[in-house]
Amino acid sequence: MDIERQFEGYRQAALAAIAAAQTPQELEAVRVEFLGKKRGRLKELQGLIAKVSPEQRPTVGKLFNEVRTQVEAALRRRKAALEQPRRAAEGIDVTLPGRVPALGRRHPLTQTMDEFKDIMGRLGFDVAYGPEIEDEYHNFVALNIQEDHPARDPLDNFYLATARTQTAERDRTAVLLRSQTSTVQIRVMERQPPPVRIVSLGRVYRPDTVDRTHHWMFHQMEGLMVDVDVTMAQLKTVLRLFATAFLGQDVAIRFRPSFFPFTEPSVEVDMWFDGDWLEIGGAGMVDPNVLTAVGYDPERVSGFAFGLGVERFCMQRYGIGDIRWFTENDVRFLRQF
Ligand code: FA5
Repeated sequence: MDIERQFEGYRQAALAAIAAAQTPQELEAVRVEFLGKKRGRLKELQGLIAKVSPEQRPTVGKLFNEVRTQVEAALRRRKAALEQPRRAAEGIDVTLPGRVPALGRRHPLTQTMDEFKDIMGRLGFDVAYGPEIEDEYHNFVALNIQEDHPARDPLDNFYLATARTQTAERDRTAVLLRSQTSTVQIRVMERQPPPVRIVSLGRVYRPDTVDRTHHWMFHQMEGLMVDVDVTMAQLKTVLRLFATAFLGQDVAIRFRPSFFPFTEPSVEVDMWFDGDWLEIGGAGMVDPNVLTAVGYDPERVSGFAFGLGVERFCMQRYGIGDIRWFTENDVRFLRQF
């Protein structure tokens, strides 16, 4: 039947045009052409139905409806398909290379302190923590630093202007940014009976003049070992093993007589590294007065303690020329570690 061929021709042409439309605008043009109510090609086909014989009319009418439904459905599907990806891709060009996230890294001093903890952990030392805001008792009194000792001078410490420091109670209750990690020695010994074997790492604060090797905020690693018969020879061995493990070569340790109120005898610790003696910290045997202050029996136990400057080690290892670079937050510097 001629009319059936015309329907089929229309159907194929419409489906092909729908599939070929690449934008909603093109698809709309196809819709107008094939399904438009006024002058569309469907309208023409509908006109043909009137011309067939009344017997054929129901069959032709049914065929017409099938073709129309099929073309309309194809149009809807194509419309959805053309709109869908456009919505998802709005503002996103999926062909662009991905943005590499700017990955941070741990600060060189944090890396150094983590490594210190690892090394000392292998030597049997646990890690202890203490507050950066300290009271005078833990920063001075329990460490045998007397009232008139110059180390307590307000000009040499960062005392905090709390309400309590204005009162007569000041001496007992004044607080300051700790000037040394030795405060943690006291806090640990107050908490637990001997034996003790700890390190404590963290920030300390002193109003020192800033230069290439000094800062008003720096880091120390405190070490404390208290047990029966702890000796100075053990102290030297621990320090040598530690320095060798960190710097990766056999370093020598030298003790020079010194004075700290909380150790007796006291020493400055030097390390032979790269053809030079470098001062790395202070150390000594824990003063019996300190052991007594925390309730230990100095007749029964003895101990050694040391406090090392973390920056000095880190600078030595990486050849860092100025301590200020650690706190300038210049990523060109930080990225190198
Ligand atoms: C002390 O702080 C003692 N608490 C060490 C100690 C602990 C002695 C236990 C005995 C027993 P000293 O003030 O010397 O000691 O400081 C120790 C180290 O900290 C120094 O050798 C140095 O490496 C570092 N240091 C001191 N002041 C600064 C500063 N302003 N900037 C950077 N590092 C510093």
